[in-house]
Amino acid sequence: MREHSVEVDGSGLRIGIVASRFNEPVVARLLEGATTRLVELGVDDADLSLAWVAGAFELPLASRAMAESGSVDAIVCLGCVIRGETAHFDYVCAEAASGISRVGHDTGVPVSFGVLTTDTFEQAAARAGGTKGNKGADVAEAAVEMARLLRELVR
Ligand code: INI
Repeated sequence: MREHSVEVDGSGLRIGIVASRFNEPVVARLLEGATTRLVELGVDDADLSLAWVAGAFELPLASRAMAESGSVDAIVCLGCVIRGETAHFDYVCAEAASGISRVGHDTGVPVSFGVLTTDTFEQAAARAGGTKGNKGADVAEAAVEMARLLRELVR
């Protein structure tokens, strides 16, 4: 059996990051985790590009534009949606998740999902460099692995 395993090596990869300003203190920590991990994995700082959008709802459209531009090998989407008293949370989460997934499927550019969806600010902070790690770092690594794997699979 031929197994397609790849090294999670970011050298030479161009990575786009789309980050949403809503709940900015949390997203800033996700961004820090993501960029630190990308550089640790060998991505050159000059090969990173960052675009900010208003909220998680806007992540799919901006990441699609980035993917279609042909300028990146993978995209990391970062955001934070915290449940309020209305159904708004559900709509924003659903659109962000399915929209981001669709961009990857439609364009062939891997797009990782780094949107925290939590009940409280504390739960989000714990996952943005707190007691539960940093989701930004995790999804950055997933983006590098997917970029490498797709290159390997289409060879
Ligand atoms: N956007 C978020 O990223 N997180 C949230 O918690 C949030 N809440 O709670 O409303 C949120 N709303 C804004 C939304 O993403 C859009 O920016 C807005 O609806 C404009 O299209």
